[in-house]
Amino acid sequence: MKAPSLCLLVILAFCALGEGTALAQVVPDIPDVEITGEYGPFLPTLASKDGGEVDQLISILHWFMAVLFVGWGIFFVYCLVRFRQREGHQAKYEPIKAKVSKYGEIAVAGFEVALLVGLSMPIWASVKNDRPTEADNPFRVRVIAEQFQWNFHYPGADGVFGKTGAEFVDTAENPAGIDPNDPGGQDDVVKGELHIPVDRPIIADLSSKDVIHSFFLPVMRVKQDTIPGMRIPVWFEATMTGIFEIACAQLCGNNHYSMKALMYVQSEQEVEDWIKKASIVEEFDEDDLD
Ligand SMILES: [Cu+2]
Repeated sequence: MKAPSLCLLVILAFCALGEGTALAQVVPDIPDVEITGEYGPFLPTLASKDGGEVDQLISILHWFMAVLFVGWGIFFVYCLVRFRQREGHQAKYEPIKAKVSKYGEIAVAGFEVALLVGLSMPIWASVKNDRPTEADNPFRVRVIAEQFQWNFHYPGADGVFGKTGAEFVDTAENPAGIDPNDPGGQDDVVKGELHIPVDRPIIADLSSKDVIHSFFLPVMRVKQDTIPGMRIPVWFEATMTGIFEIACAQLCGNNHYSMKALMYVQSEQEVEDWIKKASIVEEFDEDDLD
């Protein structure tokens, strides 16, 4: 069998497998609300305190790439004209020893090293090492990824996360697997929406129930993989209120495209009220089932 037809066969087999399992998997129901901020061909609205540094880095890298692209493009066209086939000209096969290209390469390499060591590494270090301390009074939430939805676990009024275990997980009733006998978990809330306060550090502990996902908050310039068996913290601070999109940025299965959620950045009071309301509704639901 020829290579292209073999490839086609493999692709078709994967599509068939995907179709077969599509119905059994969860597709989140996202409310139809207006998303805050602007999304266009350039970077989306910036709504985080530390995101400006990331934007600056992205901007410098793109301008540098644009200069290289134009420079190499001009060089390419120059070569096409300069070395075209002409009467009375013979091709030579020895390499040309030109000083311009040599110094050009050295300059580009030097600039790249400066970008990496002088700019990227300090920004990465400041974003990744300066974890908010208890004195900063961070708002804590756990993010549990699964095919194909985001679950957000809030500790409730007592500020204590209930014990969790895989044996307690029930996708519909108890997606975070909270131990029903743990007093710390009685007022915990698990929802498919992220509600966070504005102007306060957020620490989100990420985990996954199945495969590798990626927690992506475009307006916060936060993107972190969620790895099964690990709890990975990310932190950020929102600077404006609004409703923003959360996406999964890691191809995690056939319904990956639908793995979205909404992030509500609100005042401290609004978040508190929402959590209180959500915990009352959950208690009511439990009574209703009895
Ligand atoms: Cu995913």
